[in-house]
Amino acid sequence: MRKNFTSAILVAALVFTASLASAGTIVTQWQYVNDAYFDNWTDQVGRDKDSGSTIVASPDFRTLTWGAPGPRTLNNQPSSLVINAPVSGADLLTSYDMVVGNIVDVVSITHSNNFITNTTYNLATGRVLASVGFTPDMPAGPAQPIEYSYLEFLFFETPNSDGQGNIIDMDDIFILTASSMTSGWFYYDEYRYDFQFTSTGLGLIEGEYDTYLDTLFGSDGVYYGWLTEEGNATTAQFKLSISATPAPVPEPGTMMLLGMGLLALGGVARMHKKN
Ligand SMILES: [Ca+2]
Ligand SMILES: [Ca+2]
Ligand SMILES: [Ca+2]
Repeated sequence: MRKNFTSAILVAALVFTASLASAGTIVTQWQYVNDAYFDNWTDQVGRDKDSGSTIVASPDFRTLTWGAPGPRTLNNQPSSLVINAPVSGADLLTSYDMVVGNIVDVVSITHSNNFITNTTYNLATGRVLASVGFTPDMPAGPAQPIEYSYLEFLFFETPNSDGQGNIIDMDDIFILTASSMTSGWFYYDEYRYDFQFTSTGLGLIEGEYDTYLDTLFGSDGVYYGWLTEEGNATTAQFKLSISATPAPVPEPGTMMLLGMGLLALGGVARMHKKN
């Protein structure tokens, strides 16, 4: 008769991990500030603001003025481009889940398009530096970092006669060449917020104006921009909206050592009996 004893000691460390995924509080309403000014511009011979451009800027760089009044000029005024800024408010509502937010009017740009002569150099290009800042309003919170972007354009003071004394009054043309101010996003309290700028007045340039530009550039292009009527003020209105999606910023996994157990399973004895 023989006895075999087997004993075992098991040590178990019980480690619990928990991700502290507390759902953030959604911001349903925002304060916002949208600002913009002319960062630079050139006249028809390429002179910019630092090299003697004939374009006149206001001290706040939100108005550019150019052109010599001619016989048909209304009120003897030159042409101008005015940025209506800054625009702020506290009424921007977030879209999320099935909740539909709103769209608020922000910065606008007005072209007072006059019949001017070509005896001076006119505006040829412009660059706008725009910014937008958000501050949580409901519930209140700290201001978020301001986002900056550029908008660049070409401008064409188009002919207003056919060269034989007949009035044709072509609209003048702005073409956007670069714009990063259409959208952006940021994280706040475990939500991702996407904001978007749209506008009225800007769109694809088609028909005779597309043909005019193709002829000017000597190639068939597609242009996105703005047409403005002679003898009138035309405003492009920018609009802002914001939406939210739950998007927790990844946090370091939180390890919680809840307990370490020493389980001694001792004295497990088995007795074998051999025949
Ligand atoms: Ca004009
Ligand atoms: Ca014109
Ligand atoms: Ca074309």
